[in-house]
Amino acid sequence: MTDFTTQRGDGGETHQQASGDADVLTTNHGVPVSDNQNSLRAGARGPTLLEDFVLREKIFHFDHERIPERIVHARGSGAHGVFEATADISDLTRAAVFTPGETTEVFVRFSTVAGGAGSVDTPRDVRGFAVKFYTREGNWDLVGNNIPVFFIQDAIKFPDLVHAVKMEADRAYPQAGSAHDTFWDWASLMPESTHMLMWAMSDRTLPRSFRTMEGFGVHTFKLVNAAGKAQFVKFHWKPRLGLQSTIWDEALKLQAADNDYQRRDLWEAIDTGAFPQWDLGIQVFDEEFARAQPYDVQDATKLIPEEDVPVRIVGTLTLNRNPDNFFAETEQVAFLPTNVVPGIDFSNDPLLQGRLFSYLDTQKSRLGTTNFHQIPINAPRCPFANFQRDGLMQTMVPKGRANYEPNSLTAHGEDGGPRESPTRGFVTVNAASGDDEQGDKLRVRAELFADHYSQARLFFRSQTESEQAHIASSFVFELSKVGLEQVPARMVANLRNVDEDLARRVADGLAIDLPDASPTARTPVDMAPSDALSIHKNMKATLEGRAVGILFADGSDAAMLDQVIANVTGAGAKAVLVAPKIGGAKLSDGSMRKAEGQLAGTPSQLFDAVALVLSADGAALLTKEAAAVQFVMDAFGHLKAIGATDAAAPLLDKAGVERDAGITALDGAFLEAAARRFYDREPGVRMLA
Ligand code: HDD
Repeated sequence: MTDFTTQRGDGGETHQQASGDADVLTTNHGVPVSDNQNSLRAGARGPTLLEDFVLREKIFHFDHERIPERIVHARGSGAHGVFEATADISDLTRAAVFTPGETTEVFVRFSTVAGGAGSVDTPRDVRGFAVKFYTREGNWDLVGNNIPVFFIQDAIKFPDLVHAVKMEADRAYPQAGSAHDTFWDWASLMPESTHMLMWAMSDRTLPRSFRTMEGFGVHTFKLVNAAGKAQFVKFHWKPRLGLQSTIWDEALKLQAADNDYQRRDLWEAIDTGAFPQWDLGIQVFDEEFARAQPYDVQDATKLIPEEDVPVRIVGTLTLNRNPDNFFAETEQVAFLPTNVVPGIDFSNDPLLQGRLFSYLDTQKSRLGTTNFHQIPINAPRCPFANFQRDGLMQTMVPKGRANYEPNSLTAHGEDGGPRESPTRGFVTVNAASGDDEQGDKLRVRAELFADHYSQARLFFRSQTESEQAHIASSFVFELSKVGLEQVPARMVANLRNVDEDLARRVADGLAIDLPDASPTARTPVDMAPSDALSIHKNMKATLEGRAVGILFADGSDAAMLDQVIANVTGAGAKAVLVAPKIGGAKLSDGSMRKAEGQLAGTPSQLFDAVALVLSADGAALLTKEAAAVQFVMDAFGHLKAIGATDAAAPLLDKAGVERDAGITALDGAFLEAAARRFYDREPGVRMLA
């Protein structure tokens, strides 16, 4: 039976009811339906009758099923979970959510940014990482991304950024990708976007899974303690599985193999009890620190190196329940950066300030009513009450006469309703605790905002050689898709201010002359490289949370197949059996073993490592099957471990596999190799910039 009732937060239940008797199909108004197959007709071959209210209501409702998709972050996947506070930071914040041991219900939505709701999961794109904490003092929404900086410094540029990156205005393509004229035209004219572009062109925008990416609150916020003292803070989510990304060729092929790769990964992980987890970390600093830095902490295009302010872990997020209904929850969830709770406050970051204005508007446009907070996924779990009344789709039924304040009805024995509370209520922190809030009215930015390159350089120089090659190659790929002649050179001119080597490699890759460096508003400074910015330096050699594709065919050794499955699952990975036919193959002992994926539709990009459990006959047969050769070739090209029986050698050879540390027998060495990627193989298999 569908349960339409929901907690209202005030201890009561909503009056939304499952319509009629749950065993019998009814109309929305509760009238039992006798026939859901045939509309009402005047004669078996006659016209349909206008009075058929069952048909009319059903089609009417269907016609209105869609709501506007989000202008950005339209494609997303959500999950329920819990946040547990693990550290006592009462000296920093009075927020109830940080009471040690306190558990708070959360809903998280991950998303891509540029594509529409029906686009693919694996374009090169930033990922949204939005968390709604239903705290006992109201909802706190930490609406962040998987990258700690942003493209722009001021919200006034957001519509331009989004218009430029989304499908082009006249032709409506490309969907979900930045490799096109308008994006790079805009970006090359916006030097402040350079730092974010470095991240966007790195493997950060190709996460292997939502479970293996970091999240960031991006802006500087404030923590405020019970005495009203404020400190600055940056929020970080650190995945327990470590960082892991795909590489570009793999991401491209994933789009073909499984549009829903990341959505499926999240769903299946939760469904099978492998609950994704992140630690919440904070970087806390004061005004004195802020003033001593070569960047402005209110500038969202800048980060604070973890080496300068270590990330302190204060809690754990566990996603442990899939949504019951995608639309009701994941689509209707409304995140608002304005949702803060006592103990957490904003900084004057001009990007954040603009966001504070924007999100409320968009929810009204998307969800159609100012009462969107009453939708179950958005409603606080704590009691809430005020004198805001009525409006479209009002579902609450406030009782009593008092719908205004102040009132003295209480004094007359009536319920006068809720009252403000100077002690429990949210108090905006006194500006004197930090930001400079006096001055003339000017359309200006603070001085250090003019440094657009120092941190782009910091990012590039903090990467491994292989990561740098990926960044250079991504710039080449993206700019090679740009038809506007003036744009690539303009972009490379900006890159010369980041790193000469990078600029030269991109110019070489595009076969264009190296342009002069673009003028800088402020001379970049060299900052000490930060290991925290590299994915490769923050990977975990583990099979946990990973998937191993096991290719078998007629004649495969039954005992070995079982052994490989046991080893792989024992190490925490998912084992997926792939065979030429979905019905399976006949093993060495004469038994039939079913496959979970048919070879032609289950390419190796779906896995983190592959095992070839093949007999000599099986291998000989598969050397003549393009899908099998491609399976192996791509696993090799995507720098994955390949474990193989000796008999599988002809297939490895046909696929051009050169033996290296990632090519192993199906023993313990395979388990070790499968927990890693072999980036040092790459120069031998691919020309990188
Ligand atoms: Fe935004 C959605 C993250 C800048 C205006 N944003 C949205 C979502 C995320 C972010 C994760 C999806 C939330 C969900 O899953 O429903 N946005 C960011 C980050 C930013 C940022 C990390 C910079 C640090 N955004 C930003 C600016 C503006 C917006 C500067 C406007 C001035 N963002 C929106 C929006 C969206 C949105 C149009 C679309 C749907 C929604 O809000 O609910 O209002």
